[in-house]
Amino acid sequence: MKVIITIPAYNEEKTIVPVIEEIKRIMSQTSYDYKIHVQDDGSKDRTAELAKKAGAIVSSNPRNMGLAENFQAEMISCLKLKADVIVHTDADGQYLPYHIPQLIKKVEEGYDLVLGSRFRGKIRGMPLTKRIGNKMFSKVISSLTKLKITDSTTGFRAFTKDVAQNIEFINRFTYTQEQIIKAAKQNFKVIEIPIETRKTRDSRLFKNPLEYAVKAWINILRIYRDYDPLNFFGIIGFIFLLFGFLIGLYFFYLHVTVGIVGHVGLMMLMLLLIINGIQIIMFGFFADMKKK
Ligand SMILES: Nc1nc2c(ncn2[C@@H]2O[C@H](COP(=O)(O)OP(=O)(O)O)[C@@H](O)[C@H]2O)c(=O)[nH]1
Ligand SMILES: [Mg+2]
Repeated sequence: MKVIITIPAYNEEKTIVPVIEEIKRIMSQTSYDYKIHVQDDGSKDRTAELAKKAGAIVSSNPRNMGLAENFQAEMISCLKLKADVIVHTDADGQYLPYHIPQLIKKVEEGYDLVLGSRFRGKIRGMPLTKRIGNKMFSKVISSLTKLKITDSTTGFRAFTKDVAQNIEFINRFTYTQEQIIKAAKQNFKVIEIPIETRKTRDSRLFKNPLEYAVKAWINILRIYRDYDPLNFFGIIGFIFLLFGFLIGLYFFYLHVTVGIVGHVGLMMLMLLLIINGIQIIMFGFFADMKKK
């Protein structure tokens, strides 16, 4: 069984070497056949050179592609290296490598995707906004997958080559939630284990909380649309119908009291809301038919 430990890195010359050394120290105490791989995402500093010197296999993207696309490049690289098990961790040293053998062990026990959850273990230094956003994500994802997920955005995970091979990504912003949802939907066995983390430099991925929140919510809505279209369109259509119905009630009230005179605009609005509402619900049914 071949283990590839892969690390995405963008301008990480300060931390990449200690991270690699620390992983080597832990892994050398095990009997796993492993290699460390760094996917350099167009770094402009010495990340690639230093990682190579520290003993990692380095693949470099021609330009900075961002986390999600970089992750796909990582999967291709790992599969080329004939990985049976892939362990993914970050270049900033946030995740403690002593958990790596624990993650791998779960894969050996038959799980396909093992997540290191920062919320089940000790968490240090995650800002409140991010923590709240993360909790909300986890709720949505738990309800979509029917699994108990506490940390859906963790970058610390181990999975089989089948998971790497069979999951395609549409999100260009992050891979983290999509991998969990698609794995669960494809009947891969997913589990979380608690992990301890270390406080590191500030996140570079999510510098701007507002941008993060907006992108995260668009992400959630797209996930809902794709995996639960009947609910997604159903709720929107229902809101249209509800307003149409309320206006209808008002007309009924007029009819039994003073009688309906004029109100052409309002009447049209009512019809529009009701017809559109029904149409949107129909979209839900069509989308449900084509559901992935
Ligand atoms: N591929 C890629 N990876 C990045 C980029 N920015 C950060 N990373 C990597 O993603 C991982 C997590 O980054 P970090 O800034 O610690 O974000 P955090 O997960 O929010 O703490 C690290 O390994 C970074 O090197 C980027 O633009 N592209
Ligand atoms: Mg970090």
